[in-house]
Amino acid sequence: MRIVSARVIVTCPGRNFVTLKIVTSSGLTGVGDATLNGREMAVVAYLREHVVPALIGRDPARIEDTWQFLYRGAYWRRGPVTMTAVAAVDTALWDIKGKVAGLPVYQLLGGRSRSGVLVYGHASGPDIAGVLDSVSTLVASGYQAVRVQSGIPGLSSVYGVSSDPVYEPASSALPATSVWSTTRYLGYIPTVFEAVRASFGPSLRLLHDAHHRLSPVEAAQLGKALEAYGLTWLEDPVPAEDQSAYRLLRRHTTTPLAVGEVFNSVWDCLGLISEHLIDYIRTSVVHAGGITHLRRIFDLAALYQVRSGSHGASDLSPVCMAAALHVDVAIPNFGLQEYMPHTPETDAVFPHGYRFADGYLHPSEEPGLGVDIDEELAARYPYRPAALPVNRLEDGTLHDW
Ligand code: KDG
Ligand code: MG
Repeated sequence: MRIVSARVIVTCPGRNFVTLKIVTSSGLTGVGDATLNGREMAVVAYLREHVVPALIGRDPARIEDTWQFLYRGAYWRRGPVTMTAVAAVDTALWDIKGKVAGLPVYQLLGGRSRSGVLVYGHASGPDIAGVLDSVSTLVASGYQAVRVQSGIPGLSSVYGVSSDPVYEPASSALPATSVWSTTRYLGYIPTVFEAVRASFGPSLRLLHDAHHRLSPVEAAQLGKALEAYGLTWLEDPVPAEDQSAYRLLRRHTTTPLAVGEVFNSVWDCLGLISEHLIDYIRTSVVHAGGITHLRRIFDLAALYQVRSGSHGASDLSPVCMAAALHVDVAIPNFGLQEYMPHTPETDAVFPHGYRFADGYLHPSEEPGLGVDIDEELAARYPYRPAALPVNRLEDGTLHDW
């Protein structure tokens, strides 16, 4: 069997998604997510210009060799654009391998280690009352783990906070601006968690995403202040590339730490994992080189008792979610999977067999990944440029968001 063609499909059923579809000489096809939020067309060009021509004629069964060919062979390694493109090819090849074997992909990864994949949903509101309502809605739908984000008095908008459950921050063609104050944030967030714990009791798992906005000592203060509320994790407390900050953080707080949604390779994760500086590694199939490389990162993490906590925001397509679930259900050191349901329009473009029940997601039992793209429907939603927002301090200084 040979690869005879590969199509890069861009569609915008409410938000932009990029999908690679690989077609083989036997007629079997495989799909991979190639979406890089706000930078979609850079990956499209990388795939169309540099990757697809080199795939034609290759044996689709040689997943590892193809990965090495695209990663090492390019000389210019790592980075979000490259690794998203490599991920799309790798994911599509695992899909094809599953179809050839007549098995769901998790069986090729060693089979089930658990009966389902525990997920966390997103609760947010403009203030404590709104947050409590949002947590109640998730708990009533069966969620056992909830990420809690809140608006901050005095700030008109905060990234990650919306009353609409289908939250889409990349909405305008050019970046919108939010205004940020760490002082206001640090003063309010502990009171939000105090209220959530008081209302929902000790067994609901709670998480919080600081979205890279804090300095090391501010993050240490927040970690300490949240210890009383028993978080499952505090995510991205400082900019992810400032890795030595985690040594300082660890000295001051026992709140578990989760990092990795902007990491692209095992090299980004190596120090944090091997020095026991984090508790959960949040790399994803689509941004960390596909199933092959994500598995490598999680195997490294397992040696140091670090568990997975994969990124699963709605800007990762159902193709990525389908692939993530096969990995999650198979690895020994699974922690938690992020889950933001997609819109009905997106679900229709990407028919899939995974399902949510009682706080868990379950991978499809179909051969391969159990997800596809309806190309005719996808063509009805043309690409619309959409940028992520920027964050500025009250005096106008550009800040991390
Ligand atoms: O595209 C960026 C989003 O996926 C990211 O900001 C969402 O932080 C996020 C999360 O944890 O889901
Ligand atoms: Mg995050």
